[in-house]
Amino acid sequence: MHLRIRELSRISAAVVMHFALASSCFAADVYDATTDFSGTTNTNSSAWSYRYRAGTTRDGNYPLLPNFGPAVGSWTPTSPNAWTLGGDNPEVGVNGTGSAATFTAGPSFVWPSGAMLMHPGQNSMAVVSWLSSSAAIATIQFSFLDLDNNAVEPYLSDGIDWYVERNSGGFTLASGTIANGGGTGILIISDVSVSPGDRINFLIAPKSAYNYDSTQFNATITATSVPEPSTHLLATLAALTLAVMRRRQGQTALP
Ligand SMILES: [Ca+2]
Ligand SMILES: [Ca+2]
Repeated sequence: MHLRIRELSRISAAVVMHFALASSCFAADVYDATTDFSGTTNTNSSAWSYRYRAGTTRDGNYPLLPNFGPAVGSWTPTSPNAWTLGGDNPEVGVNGTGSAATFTAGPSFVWPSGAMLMHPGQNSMAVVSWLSSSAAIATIQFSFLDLDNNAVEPYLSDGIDWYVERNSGGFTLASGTIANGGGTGILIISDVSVSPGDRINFLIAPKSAYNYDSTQFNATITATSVPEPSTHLLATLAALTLAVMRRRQGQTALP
């Protein structure tokens, strides 16, 4: 009886260790496009990057926006900064000035303090891209909101098209259209499997014209890591080996 109790306790310890190893592989990380925004770093290895695409082909080839400086147009009291294409649209930025900014280069609208804004080009898309660093199951919460409901002719005010995809349009997770002044509300996509190097891309396209297309965007991605099959197998084998070794040691040590 004494032997069995010691055996059981040792095997139990090994099982607990196994589950501890396994659970350590399931940590969740939360990424927020707005609060994580960077005005200094925009690279292919950045967790978030700010990109564009000439035309509306969603093939996953979205170059980085190369310039960070004053947002397109004039603003009061202070111009927020944004990533742009040579100082022009498309652009992506967060108003970090500490106060709401009012557009003054045409019919006015407000860019709220702390908000992320995307604007497409006349014939190009603005892209915010998240890069997965591990194998994970992702929950994606996001929203698009047209901040500029002006409709002053002769310019079209036809709203935008939006897309959420994994890597390219070949794996579209969600898409829709927003009429001028409209918004999606908060939407959630659950159980999205991602591998290291996969991207979740958020895109807006201008429809027929890019006038009055300033769009507030926010996204939160909760990525719960999952062990690679080989990692999980190694952890299981290590736990079982440990259990067998301790069982043998226990039998040898006891009468
Ligand atoms: Ca438009
Ligand atoms: Ca609009």
